Amino acid sequence: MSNTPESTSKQQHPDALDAIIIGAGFAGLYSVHNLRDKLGLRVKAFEGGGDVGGTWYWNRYPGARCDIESHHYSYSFSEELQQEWSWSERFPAQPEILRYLNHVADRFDLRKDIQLNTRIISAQFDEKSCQWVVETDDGCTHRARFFISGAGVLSTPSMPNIKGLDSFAGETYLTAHWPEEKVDFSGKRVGVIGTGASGIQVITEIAKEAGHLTVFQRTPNYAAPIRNRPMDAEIERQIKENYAQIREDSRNSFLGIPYPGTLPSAMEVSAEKRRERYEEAYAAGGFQLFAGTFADLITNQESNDTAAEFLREKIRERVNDPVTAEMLTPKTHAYATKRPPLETGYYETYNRDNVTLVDVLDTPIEEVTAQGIRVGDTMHELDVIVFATGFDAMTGPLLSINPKSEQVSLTEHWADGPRTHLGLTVHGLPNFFTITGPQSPAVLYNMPLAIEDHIDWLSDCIAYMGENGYTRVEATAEAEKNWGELTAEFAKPTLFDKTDSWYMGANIPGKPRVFLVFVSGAQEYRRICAEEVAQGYPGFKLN
Ligand code: NA7
Repeated sequence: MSNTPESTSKQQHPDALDAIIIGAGFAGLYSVHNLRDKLGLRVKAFEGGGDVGGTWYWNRYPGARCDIESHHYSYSFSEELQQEWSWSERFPAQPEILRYLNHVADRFDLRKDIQLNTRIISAQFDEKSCQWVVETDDGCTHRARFFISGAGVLSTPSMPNIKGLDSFAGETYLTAHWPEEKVDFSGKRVGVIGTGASGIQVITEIAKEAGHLTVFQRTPNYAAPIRNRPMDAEIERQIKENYAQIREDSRNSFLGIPYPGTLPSAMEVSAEKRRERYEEAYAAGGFQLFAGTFADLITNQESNDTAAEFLREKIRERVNDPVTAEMLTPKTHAYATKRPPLETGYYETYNRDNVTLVDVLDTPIEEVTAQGIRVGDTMHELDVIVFATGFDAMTGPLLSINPKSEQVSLTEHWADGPRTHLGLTVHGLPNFFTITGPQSPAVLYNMPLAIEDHIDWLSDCIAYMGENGYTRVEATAEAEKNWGELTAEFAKPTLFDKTDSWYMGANIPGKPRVFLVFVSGAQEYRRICAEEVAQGYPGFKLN
């Protein structure tokens, strides 16, 4: 998207709006519905993509699939929607999630309040009118009392700074901005950079089609089987009969997925019992190994080592060539301190004759040339390069807009890392809400439920303002300071800060290295948010 050219005269948009919303993914769509149809506000969402879907519009690379079960990774706000929609697989693939979000947009008549192909490029709070003044890249200016970000947490892709990138003569693709038309890999020499969740999914699929696939791996990951399968009719019936209870259980579980049987500590059971639990979880699939075995895997190094060693053994069992197996075995970071990816046949991909793994940790990529990628003295000749190199997570999408008021600009306010109250609001930026913002559970909480919780909370806050004659809400400096201390205190006993990951902002050069997530689980977070409301919003100045 281009910025507004200097020569374009700014048009004041005529619509009278109460709320401007960034994006039309899971967060933007439910915001339009809730604010418009429940609160009766005049709203407009601006979406940079050519259609609704957010993450699931952009990340349409081969193999893209959600690693949370489909009935969990869906909206809970409408019982009719839950009952009428049928998921075809246990874990939904990207095209099915995109169909679902399109269905939601149509079913709740949301499209008329969404402007596609339009990106918000700046936002300034005007104290006098108590309104946000928002510029879009079509040259228009819009005003509204409330400004709500559904910009997403993994929506600003990160491209590595590699010498000669522009000189490559072949095709290049980014998993996070994949084209709509099918990309033909047949017979081609393809290189993939990146072995995170996206890389692992795309590598497995491209290997089946490419003439030769070369994977450039910097850090090996602890991937475990997803165990996808078609949705069973009887299971679907049981889910639909028990949705209310399932949602209740989800919202009271750490990750927002109610896996039963989690034990307190891996060190409190015998080695045999531990092995049994890991084997069961590995066989069951999904996030069960991470979230359904032992509660102390992310706080106790010794416990974590047992899960890590279990997964290392599995990798060695599954990869035929011992040298390749060693390269694929993570040794430098604790399990789950980088987001653990899920896979279907990923490790077996390296048993294929047409796949080569190249380590670029000890010898990094030297340069890209017209012919391919040079690592040390070796030139890997390629027809296609796929970048699966991650995102400027959580803060990136908000900082690229840089909302401002007379007192605060977000880039300055967050120069040393995000500062928020509840991961939802920012001191100095009144009437601005960040759905699944940094310092909220966000990426460590089943995203559709995390999104609904935030939108329900901010809707209640706006309704409360209306009932009590307030027009302006702003987090206090003290509440913001306390929240920062609390999130840091919760993160302290965990192993996350020992690893350079996007959770820590460490994948982006120059980004402050701080833990970006509220880590005490959905249940505790929801309790704190409810308390804020019950006590009459003590962390906010309302006037
Ligand atoms: P991730 O998990 O951030 O993975 C990015 C990958 O790209 C990771 O393996 C990086 O290695 C690698 N990378 C990044 N820059 C380079 C360079 N310069 N050279 C080699 N390798 C590089 O992003 P994903 O899109 O896979 O997943 C993001 C989230 O989306 C995921 O966690 C789910 O929540 C959904 P590194 O590990 O930094 O050494």
